[in-house]
Amino acid sequence: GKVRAPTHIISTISDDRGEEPCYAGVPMSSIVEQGYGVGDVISLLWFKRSLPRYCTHFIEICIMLCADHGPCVSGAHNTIVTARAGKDLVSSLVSGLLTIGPRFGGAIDDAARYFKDAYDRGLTAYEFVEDMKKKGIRVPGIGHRIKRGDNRDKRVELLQRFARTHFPSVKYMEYAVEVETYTLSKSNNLVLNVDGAIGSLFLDLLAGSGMFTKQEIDEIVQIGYLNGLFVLARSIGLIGHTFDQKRLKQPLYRHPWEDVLYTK
Ligand code: Q5B
Repeated sequence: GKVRAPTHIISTISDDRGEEPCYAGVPMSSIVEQGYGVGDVISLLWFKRSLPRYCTHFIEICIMLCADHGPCVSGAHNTIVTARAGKDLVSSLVSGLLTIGPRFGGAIDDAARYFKDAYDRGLTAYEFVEDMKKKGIRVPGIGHRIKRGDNRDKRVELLQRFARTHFPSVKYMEYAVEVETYTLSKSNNLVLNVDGAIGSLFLDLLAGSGMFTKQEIDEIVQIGYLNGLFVLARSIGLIGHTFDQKRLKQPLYRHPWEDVLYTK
């Protein structure tokens, strides 16, 4: 009989061998003709399934809200400096992307992991936060450089409002809000930030949509899909900052001496 040579790659999300490319089995023509959006494409390529409209709409809102946050954040700053050094689009983009991590934009997966673990174990907000403090771990998804208890992040409010209206359950988000209430009682900068809002709300999407088994949810949280939302979204802004600098013909950036503390 026929013996199949062993393959070097296994792929399960897309296929370009036929007449038209397919994403998770859905042909490109259906994607276009049925009016799918970016949220649907992300559902197919990341989660390998079509998700209900409120879920894909939520994904699209996350992408739109995280696309940019001005020129002063770590990612945009790096991209601007790189573009001004005369580097190309990809170099400028990746230099910004490389700043995404546990402090900046890349706390979504850890927020989901820690909020899920604490909620599922029945910890009160007080027990969770104090436990994290004892371990010397900052609560991912909590804290912001410029947002405060009396100057909340509008993006968080918009995400919460959407979820309260459209999600069947927002238990993880409500838990994150309880955590925020406690951390705000300690310090005014310890607000629920955009990473924490997306992390907790994505847990609600996964658990409440009925589209994922418990095992699949655990795998998604363990692998860490959710920082991908910030990476994808912020790429839009970082590309914009690159074009902006090129359009403005900005010269090589050099940081002013006056803004450095030279000390021994
Ligand atoms: N403290 C975000 O810190 C930041 C604490 C905490 C317990 C916490 C910090 C943090 C967790 C990671 C996280 C996502 C580094 C942030 C984002 C996207 C963005 C960005 C933008 C965009 C800010 C002062 C005192 C210290 C700390 C304590 C701080 N955070 N305690 N749990 N989570 N958060 N990152 O202001 O006693 O004085 O030593 O790591 O969720 O990245 O717009 O900028 O769209 O681009 O530098 O929104 O919160 O405060 O480091 O001076 O700390 O608060 O232990 O206590 P800061 P620090 P003490 S959203």
